[in-house]
Amino acid sequence: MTGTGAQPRTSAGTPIRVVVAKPGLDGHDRGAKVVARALRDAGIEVVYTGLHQTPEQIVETAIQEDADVIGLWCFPART
Ligand code: B12
Repeated sequence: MTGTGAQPRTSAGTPIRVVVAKPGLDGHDRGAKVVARALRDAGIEVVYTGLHQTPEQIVETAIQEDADVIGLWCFPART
């Protein structure tokens, strides 16, 4: 699937960059990957950190990638 319409931009006119991050020790990253794909399909630039990130690593990635938004996924905890 590909996005439709104009690419969303920040107020500065640059493409929106999002870091989707997965802190914690579990391996439940399917939802984060679904969200990352949906954002990409909408024309947003996405960096997915992968599993087992510490808060410090996530912040470092966001700085290095010049991200506008950090999306965090915590453990689902549904029974
Ligand atoms: C698939 C799954 C797995 C897969 C994970 C595969 C993967 N790569 O993600 C596997 C088989 C590996 C797995 C393993 C385990 N699992 Co599991 N798993 C599930 C299951 C069935 C579905 C989760 C899922 O993928 N849903 C589909 C996605 C698309 O939905 P979602 O995660 O909710 O994401 C949506 C939103 O939450 C949101 N969202 C998600 N991420 C993000 C990020 C951002 C930035 C934003 C904005 C939004 C957002 O948008 C998404 C799309 O709508 C759940 C049960 C359930 N019904 O949730 C159990 C569940 C989470 N698992 C559970 C358990 C216990 C385990 C194990 C410990 C089992 C075991 N004894 O080995 C292991 C842990 C292994 C590990 N290393 O972590 C329990 C957790 C219970 C608890 N709270 O303690 C659950 C709830 C099942 C249960 N009822 O017991 N699991």
